[in-house]
Amino acid sequence: MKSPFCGDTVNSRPFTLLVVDDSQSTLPRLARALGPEDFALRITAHGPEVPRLAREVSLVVLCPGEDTQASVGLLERLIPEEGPVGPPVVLVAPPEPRAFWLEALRRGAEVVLDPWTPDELVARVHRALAAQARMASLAAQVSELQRLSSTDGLTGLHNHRHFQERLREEFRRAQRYDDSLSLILLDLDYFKEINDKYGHSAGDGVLREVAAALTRGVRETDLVARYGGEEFAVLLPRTHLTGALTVAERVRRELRALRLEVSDSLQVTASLGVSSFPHRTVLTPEQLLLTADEALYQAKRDGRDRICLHPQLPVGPLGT
Ligand code: GH3
Ligand code: MG
Repeated sequence: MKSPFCGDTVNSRPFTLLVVDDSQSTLPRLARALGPEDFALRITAHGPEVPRLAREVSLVVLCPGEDTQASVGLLERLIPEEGPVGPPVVLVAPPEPRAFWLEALRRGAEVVLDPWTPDELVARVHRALAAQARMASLAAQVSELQRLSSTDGLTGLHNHRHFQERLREEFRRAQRYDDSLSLILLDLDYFKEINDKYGHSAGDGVLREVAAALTRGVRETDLVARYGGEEFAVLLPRTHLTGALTVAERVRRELRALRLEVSDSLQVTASLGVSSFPHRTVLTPEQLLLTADEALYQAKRDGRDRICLHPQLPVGPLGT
């Protein structure tokens, strides 16, 4: 039977509870028990739309319908064993059949058995909401920790650890889909002199400005990371060597043209090493890194402010 209140929202109170109940006799009791607690109640009968409605509320109060099998199906959808976690469920059920409410308990629902009292129901609802709030707060903390553990504190770029993970992931993807992947390693030239002349915190500022310029200079799908002190890595998925060279040259020019806060007359330059997959000597992510590193050191040896690509083919000096 369809409830005459189906889909009704009583008002906009802080927690909205979806009450799923086919029986007109228990509904007024539930409403009387929960109403004074300042919950907004949405009331609906059993039906295929319940899981969708559940996604819009803080908690579901579920009273099993006459069709036990359908109720078990609904429970499975509301509290799946795997996948995204929905709102908590408080089951208000008769003691028989036991299998139903035992299954709900096993899946993590709060269970209130007939005959129930309003204070017990309210306590169960509060308990479920508190547990949900703790879970949400923990999930937020975990996600913030994940962000912090993959971010470089000074520049806000991805850090070395995150870069290493993504390098391996992107390499696997490129291998599997027969795609290209390029890497630019970039090291600032004579950076020690900037620290010595303007101080370490001015040096930090320059690193931040360089990081911002790098981020501006590449696509959103590329990954910019701080590889070490004044060394940066740019990973370019689905990019051939020629494309990577174009990016490297643009980045090199942009860094050169950067007007730094610390001094208008200060110019920062960088040496860049470029390597690409596929290549006969690049069969692993480590080899991509190693060959880009070799190219970078070749650029340093050749005089800095230039790009070298693997296998040691200097394309610079690339002038002004
Ligand atoms: P090269 O052209 O050969 O790369 O010379 P360089 O001076 O850039 O390289 P070197 O390896 O001699 O020095 C790197 C400098 O980078 C020294 C170090 O203090 C500085 N550096 C590394 N990390 C940071 C940082 O987080 N902040 C600041 N301000 N400086 C840093
Ligand atoms: Mg350097």
